[in-house]
Amino acid sequence: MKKRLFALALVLTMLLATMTAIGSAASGPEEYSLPLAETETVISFATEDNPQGTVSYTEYLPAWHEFTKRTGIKIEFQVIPSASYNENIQTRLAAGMNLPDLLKLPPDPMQYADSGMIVPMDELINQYAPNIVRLYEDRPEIKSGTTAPDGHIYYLAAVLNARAIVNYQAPVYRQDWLDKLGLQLDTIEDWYAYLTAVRDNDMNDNGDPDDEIPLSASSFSHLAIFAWSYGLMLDYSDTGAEYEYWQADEDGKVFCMWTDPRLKDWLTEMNKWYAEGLIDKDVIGNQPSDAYQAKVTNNMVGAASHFSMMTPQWTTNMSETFPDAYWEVAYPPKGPRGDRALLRERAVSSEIYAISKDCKDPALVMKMLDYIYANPEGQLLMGNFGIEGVTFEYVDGMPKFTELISGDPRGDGAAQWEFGINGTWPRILMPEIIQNRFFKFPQSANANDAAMNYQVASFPNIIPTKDENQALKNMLADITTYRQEMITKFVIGTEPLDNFDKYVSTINAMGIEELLQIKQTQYNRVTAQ
Ligand SMILES: [Ca+2]
Ligand SMILES: [Ca+2]
Repeated sequence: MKKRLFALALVLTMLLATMTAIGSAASGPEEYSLPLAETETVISFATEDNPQGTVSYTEYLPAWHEFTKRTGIKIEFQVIPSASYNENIQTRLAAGMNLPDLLKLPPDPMQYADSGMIVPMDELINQYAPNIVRLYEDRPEIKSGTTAPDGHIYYLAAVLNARAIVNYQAPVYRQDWLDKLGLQLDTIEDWYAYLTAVRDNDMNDNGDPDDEIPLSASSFSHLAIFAWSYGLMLDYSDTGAEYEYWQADEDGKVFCMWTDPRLKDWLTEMNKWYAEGLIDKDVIGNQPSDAYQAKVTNNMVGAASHFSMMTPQWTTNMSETFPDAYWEVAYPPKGPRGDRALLRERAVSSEIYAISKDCKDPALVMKMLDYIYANPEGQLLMGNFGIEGVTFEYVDGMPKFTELISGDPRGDGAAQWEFGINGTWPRILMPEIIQNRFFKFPQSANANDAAMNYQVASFPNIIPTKDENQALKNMLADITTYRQEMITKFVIGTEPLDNFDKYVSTINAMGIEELLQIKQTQYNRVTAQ
């Protein structure tokens, strides 16, 4: 009996060993070692030139020198200034000849997959990119957001949303004015009370009680952050992009935010604020950013919808003339049904990179992409901190910029770009870099606290099929024009809110039901991955 049990155990052990062996054989790409190329190999790369205009990537900046030293790969940059890049690369892709090995793609990228100008990456990833495979396991939204309807992956997207932990569109306000009034900002009602008090009092102490602007923003769409208090995660950019329409409820049912009954509640509140003189009239029809920010720094504005990381800068800019002025990031206001949320930036950005059909060595390019995009060492070098001992040091186990970067009087962004860190190539921003840049300000710590507690995911990135793309584009163009007009009219009061139902049925008649079906299919497709 004992003997038989032992035999059984042995068989089981052997079976497990065999399974493990099969498992590791199928568990993905082999790890590579540096250098990636034994003799220096040139890879051509078309991308937008350095945002720091003083130095071009063609000058081969220090971080790229280090990259070449480590990998054996020399990049031949084919760069174009950002303003004319898309047009230039579209022409090259249309001609379809002598394409660079690697390129930054223009908008509407799937047409280049269809025409065969770019090659599928998924097989290459599975063979040569162990760190990208791990990345996709750890952050599945990056994989699903870049997987085409045919199941292939045609590009890598820059992942920049680490900044979302401290920098996002937020309600911001004058802490010193709030204190002076003895008020607090917790609910939408509190906001109404604060804005009203700013209107009615001479907050800036210039003898004129009427020159304060309670709430401002660079455009009306930015006031969408207050719709979040009504359970609708509207996109504050409102560019008319189709993803700005949809939200999924807890059961995964997709609905259109712009026809949801809760929209009327938000519009009613905004209409009240507008009618009572609480909202800057210039937000209707985008006001120039400098004019708007001049109002802020001239001590006129009580609150705004703005990127949270600007609050320390506004406070600093005002400090000489208005030493008491203090801009702070608010927690998102609680709405009438208890809704309280902030919208988190998408992981997958629109900055995307692909391997062309003319690529001479796709395996090598894939390894190189794995290194700069997802290998912790390459990520640190090319996307975030540069070279240890030169641009950063480890302090308590965390990378910290040296004076060379953090002491640059033009700001650390310019210094990074000049060194060749965090430029226009596939990269993933590390949260540490954001902490390094912004956590010296108390406002940023508060913004981070609110983000950690209240940020919710955006509607996911979904790559449409050709037919879906056509339907969505055609129908939404008309709907967007009508919707934007009507929303403005509801807020400024030229269209009574009694006509809200008529507005909804008009949009429904323009085909929103059909679009909803497409979105539900897409949503199911992406969430099933
Ligand atoms: Ca006033
Ligand atoms: Ca005044």
